[in-house]
Amino acid sequence: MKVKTLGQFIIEKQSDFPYAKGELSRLLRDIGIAAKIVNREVSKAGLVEILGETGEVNVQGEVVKKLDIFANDQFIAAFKAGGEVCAIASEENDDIIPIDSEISKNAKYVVAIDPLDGSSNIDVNVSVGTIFSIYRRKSSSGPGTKEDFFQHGTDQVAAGYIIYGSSCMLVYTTGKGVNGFTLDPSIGEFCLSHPNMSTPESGKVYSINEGNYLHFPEGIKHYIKYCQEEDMASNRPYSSRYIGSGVADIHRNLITGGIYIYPTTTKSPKGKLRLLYECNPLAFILEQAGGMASNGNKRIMEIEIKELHQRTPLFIGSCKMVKKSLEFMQS
Ligand code: P6P
Repeated sequence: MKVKTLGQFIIEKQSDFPYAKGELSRLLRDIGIAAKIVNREVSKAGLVEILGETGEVNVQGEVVKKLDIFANDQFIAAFKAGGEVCAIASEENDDIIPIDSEISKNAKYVVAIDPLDGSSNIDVNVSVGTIFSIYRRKSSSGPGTKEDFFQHGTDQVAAGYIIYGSSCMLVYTTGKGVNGFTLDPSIGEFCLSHPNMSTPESGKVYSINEGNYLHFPEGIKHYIKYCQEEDMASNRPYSSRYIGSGVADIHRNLITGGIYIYPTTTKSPKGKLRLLYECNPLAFILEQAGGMASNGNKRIMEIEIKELHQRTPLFIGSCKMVKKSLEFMQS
């Protein structure tokens, strides 16, 4: 099969945007470059003294792994060097990072990023991921502002994730479908491997941390029991698959069909996952792939965002499975 690289694909698709002058294309290419650098470090984390914890605690109150910082630094450096971004919001930073440089003075975009989601899995060699979300700036000029990030998920220009797993994949959408690229280390290029990804309308996998069962809302408890019942006609019981790395679980479910749920728990009364740089980008991708993403009673991408690190419950994946889980939530 003729190899099509990410760069070639981006240029080809640029015509999807008649007014585009290549800024978004350059930004997507910058993300691809940072992803290759992060992948190189993640894939040898076991060998190089970058394992273990810095001992510092991030704004989420979580112990920060050195690779978290490395990944954050790489993406921030790539966005600063590319000149297309006027501000960055990151899981690793309390406040936004405004960019006020000569090359970024005409920047049109802001990027929200979770540089290394699931980083607690690094030391045990489980897949981790980067999630990104791109908006057009609302402010007129100069460095971006916090308000540039307070937009609905439906206003995203592009969104995607990189999964550092048995292979390194970049999956993204610009609102015209979802495409997946696999890194070919022998040529150092992301190559189109999953064109026009679409998620099955139903599947046999449910992903949830059942250790929190006692504290789940009643509707979730009933849905879990529904998943476990014997019913050949509806392919039940489903299989429980929960890696502890959301990007890995959601990527697998995107391909095979399935549902991932992170509901409210006593420890996370508003849910654990973040709206801005985890749930909105993942919701954009799943919707573009024919799936669905809800907070339990409304579409993720229509939730009002009021603060950068706002949490939300997340029900995401095959539309028939999400709808069924919402029936249990609302009954
Ligand atoms: P728990 C990783 O920290 C993360 O944000 C998701 O990637 C993952 O699915 C979830 O949290 C795991 O959380 O509470 O089940 O360990």
